[in-house]
Amino acid sequence: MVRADLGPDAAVLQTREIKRGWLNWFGKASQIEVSAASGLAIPSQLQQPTPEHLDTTQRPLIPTVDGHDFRTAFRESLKGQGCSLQTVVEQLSRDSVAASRHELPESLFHLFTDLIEAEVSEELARELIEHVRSDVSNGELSDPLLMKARISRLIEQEIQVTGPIQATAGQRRLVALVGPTGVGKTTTIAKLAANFHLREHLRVGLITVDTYRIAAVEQLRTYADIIDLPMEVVATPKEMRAAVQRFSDLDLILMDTAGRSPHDEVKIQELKSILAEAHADAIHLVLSSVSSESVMRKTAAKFAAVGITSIILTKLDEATGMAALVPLLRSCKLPLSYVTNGQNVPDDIEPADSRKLTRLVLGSESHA
Ligand SMILES: Nc1nc2c(ncn2[C@@H]2O[C@H](COP(=O)(O)OP(=O)(O)O)[C@@H](O)[C@H]2O)c(=O)[nH]1
Ligand SMILES: [Mg+2]
Repeated sequence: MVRADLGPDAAVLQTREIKRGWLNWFGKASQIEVSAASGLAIPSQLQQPTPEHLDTTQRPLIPTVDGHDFRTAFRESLKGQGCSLQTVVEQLSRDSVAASRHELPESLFHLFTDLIEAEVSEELARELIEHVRSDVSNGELSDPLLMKARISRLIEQEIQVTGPIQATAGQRRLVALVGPTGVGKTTTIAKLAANFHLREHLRVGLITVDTYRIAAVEQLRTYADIIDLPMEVVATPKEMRAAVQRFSDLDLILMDTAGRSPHDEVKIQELKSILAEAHADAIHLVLSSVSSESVMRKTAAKFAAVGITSIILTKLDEATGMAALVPLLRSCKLPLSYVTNGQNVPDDIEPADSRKLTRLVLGSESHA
């Protein structure tokens, strides 16, 4: 089929199986991705093989060109050729990178290109590959599945999760959600409230500290009415104290907050003093997975002042990749509590699962 499409000199570079379905993790539906190319004319820009007498430990693990890695070096060559990085790397690994092949076993080289393809940063990809290489025996290096499993385990260990909110009848728990406007706080509160009230039959109350926009208060009130839950609107620490008092016999109080601009220090402090009055058991920072890594990091840094205990990642259904997750979690050192993957209340939410998220990070799982 490839030759029919691309002509007689076409070559299959790689095939791999892609499992589909965010909710259907163990689903049977799968697709085969075939990387193929014809007539690739990429000049060899790689450095000469390192002379044998040099200490092998000093050689670069990943091929470099003038001190830059191949990705930078070939970005230019890629332009206008309409071929993927994967294709180029595969081609390189065939002919001109014989030198690096001596150093990096094929299984790891393929894994490295897979990581880059999944948009894992070069830095992290290198780190993972180095870690795995330093950790396995020569025999194991020839087993690509084993190498892949090791990489997965390394990533999995970085994704700490809390499990679902521990709410039980008779033990009042107060959980607040904070975060920028539009990330999905109110929708997530509605999902949590509906699940705990309608499915677990707990007595749930809602408090909103959203005093900015009347529409935002109304949005939560609509959910409160539909799910049939009591709701309080508070604007000051004093009102917060009174509201929490009135809800003292409930099992779970979920608190929605106005989207505070993370650039507004005063608003963050205001939020902090209102939340302090509530004595929340947990404060979840809600981040949209559609945001860039740097936006997520900055947001987490700003909201750290209010005393965040975990992160909820929303809109996984709209995200194109989750490569930013590991750097984000490393920088803010917080566990994940929930992920949400759609607009449907109450279904599109689940407790964060490190294995599933690892598959998203590695790009071996689609969530569309
Ligand atoms: N695709 C998608 N949209 C979501 C998700 N969660 C929330 N939204 C949408 O994001 C928009 C903003 O949500 P909202 O709860 O009002 O955000 P808030 O300002 O943080 O309270 C709404 O249109 C929601 O339906 C999700 O998991 N996936
Ligand atoms: Mg809201």
